Amino acid sequence: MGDTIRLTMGQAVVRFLDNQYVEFDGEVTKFVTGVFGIFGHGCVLGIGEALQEKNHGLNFYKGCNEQGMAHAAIGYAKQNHRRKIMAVTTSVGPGAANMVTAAALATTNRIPVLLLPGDTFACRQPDPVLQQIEQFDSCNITTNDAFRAVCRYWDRIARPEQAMTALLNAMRVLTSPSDTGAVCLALPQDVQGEAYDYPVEFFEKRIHHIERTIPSESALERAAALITASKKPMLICGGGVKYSEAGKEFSRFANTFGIPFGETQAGKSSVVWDDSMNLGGLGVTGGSAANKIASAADLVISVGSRLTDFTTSSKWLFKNPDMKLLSINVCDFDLYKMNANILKADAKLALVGLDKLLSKKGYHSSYTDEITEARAEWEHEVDRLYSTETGGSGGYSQLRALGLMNEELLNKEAIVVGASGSLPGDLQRVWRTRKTDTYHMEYGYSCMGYEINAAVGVKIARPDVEVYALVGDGAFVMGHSELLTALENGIKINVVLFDNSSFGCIDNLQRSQGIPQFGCTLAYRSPETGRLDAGGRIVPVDYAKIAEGYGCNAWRCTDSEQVRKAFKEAKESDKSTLIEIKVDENSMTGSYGSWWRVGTPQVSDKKSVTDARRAMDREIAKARKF
Ligand SMILES: Cc1ncc(C[n+]2csc(CCOP(=O)(O)OP(=O)(O)O)c2C)c(N)n1
Repeated sequence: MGDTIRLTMGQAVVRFLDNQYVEFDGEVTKFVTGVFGIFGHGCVLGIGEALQEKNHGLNFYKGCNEQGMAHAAIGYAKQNHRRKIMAVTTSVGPGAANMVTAAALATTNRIPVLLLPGDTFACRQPDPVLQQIEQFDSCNITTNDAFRAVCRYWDRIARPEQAMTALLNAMRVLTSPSDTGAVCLALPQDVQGEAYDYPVEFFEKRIHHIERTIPSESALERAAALITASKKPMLICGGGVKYSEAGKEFSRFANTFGIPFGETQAGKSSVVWDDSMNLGGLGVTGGSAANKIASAADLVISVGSRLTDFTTSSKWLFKNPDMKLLSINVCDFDLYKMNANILKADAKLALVGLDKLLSKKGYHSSYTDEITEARAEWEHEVDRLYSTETGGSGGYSQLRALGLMNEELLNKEAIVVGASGSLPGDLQRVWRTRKTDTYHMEYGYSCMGYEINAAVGVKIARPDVEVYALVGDGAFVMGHSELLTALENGIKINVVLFDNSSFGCIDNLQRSQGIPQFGCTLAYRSPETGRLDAGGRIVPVDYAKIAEGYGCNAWRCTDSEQVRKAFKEAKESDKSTLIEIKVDENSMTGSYGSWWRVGTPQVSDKKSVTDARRAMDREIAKARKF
């Protein structure tokens, strides 16, 4: 038996995390770099005491809301391509429950985050402890069981020595390119403070090797045969391209063989916008170029995509009856989607392998002018959207503001962060990425409240560039707690708040399906009808003043000149800023050759609704079934 060291479980967790490293392509980096936490009785004495010690290299950040700080940790890991992560610790009960949404977000988007919620007493002696639920049918169920549904790995450390297997399993999942997501280790508050003689070896520096999945020769041959048989193939640039750091190889592949590509939200900015094969956004929130080429493609080559409804237009987009799908992915679950032909491999290795085979065969796609024409037509449309000052109702256009930011006001290295509302759609369509890794969109869970909180994590990951969280008024109100954490820590982020006084995109969806405006506008309840119908007086909110109240520099803008001035001054600010832009509720982009399956009612008193349902059914009939 080797040497042992007597530590509390809390101290063991901290010591272990401090010694975890990853190696990717020969580069070794510290994996867990910090911990976000909100202390309560369920964690301040155990893990809190261990963090307070100065014998470790983990940066501690006090959060303001558990969901918010977990979003910051997720933003940090996503911007670091999953090679650096943060842990997040909370108390028992409400503190833990607040974090469940963030766990789901991380798992959906395949982003590693280590959640360390406190848990009620394992010994059960003082039960019920403050904030304990007490499930009548099992004393073994606590708030933390809610994490089981939304995490990739879940464990409860009921004895201090269990921490060893739990932590190793946590690392297995957190460092996996295919199976990563949220990991929850529930830490009962008594066990956190209990001591055990841990083997010293357990805390030695451990390097987890993140391996690229190597494609088999036969799988490469099969894939190459599919491509050579194709005249009009199209690539999908998914998040896997980003995490594989395969942007260069992806672009080279596309250009060598004349295969155009559409971008997903997660893949966008792996390759810059003006790459000659880049058709821009694909699917529901895509543009005309990618959607047009997709509808005729005879082979769709998905690289690292989850093939969500937004990417495939609810399986409706690819209309060529002879279309075949080739899926390149490291994740078996994704590979089996849509009856794809499978190439299980890391994106970079797959593209390099295919490049060799296709070059040998002298392959080139059969497109003539379609790609340049589709691109030119789409860029013309983006220019039009960028230069139109007003929206459908005569107010300042959201797209004009985005255009100014994109073309004139932001440095090309600046990172934009978003997640929900109309902005992800607008950004996927019109945002021209001039540098790689400058587009950070959470559109797997599309969680309102991610934007600002995640931007704090993004800025910790990239202190050298300006970070802009783009957020609607609804999402701002939903969650921006870590703006205060940013101020507290001297982390500068810029919030750009587009105020249309409504849940704009949902209001749009409602109206598009024949339902009159209802419950989506930030308006006073009508004194006449007692309802939240259309036409109510807008509730005026001064968001800039709210931000100033926290200590930010803030501006309110209603036109391009004010927007220009605000961004210029915000750049010069050394503390976090908020730029509130009043925008026309009808100034977001529409649809460009796409469709989205939604749950329109089959029966209704309103003909407009049943008509919309009939139209929906006509399109459902055209969509693939699996
Ligand atoms: C946490 C969460 N709750 C609800 C939703 C559903 N939802 C999607 S977008 C949206 C409205 C967003 O409004 P706002 O942030 O003002 O953006 P806008 O659409 O007006 O641009 C809602 C309620 C969501 N995505 N996330």
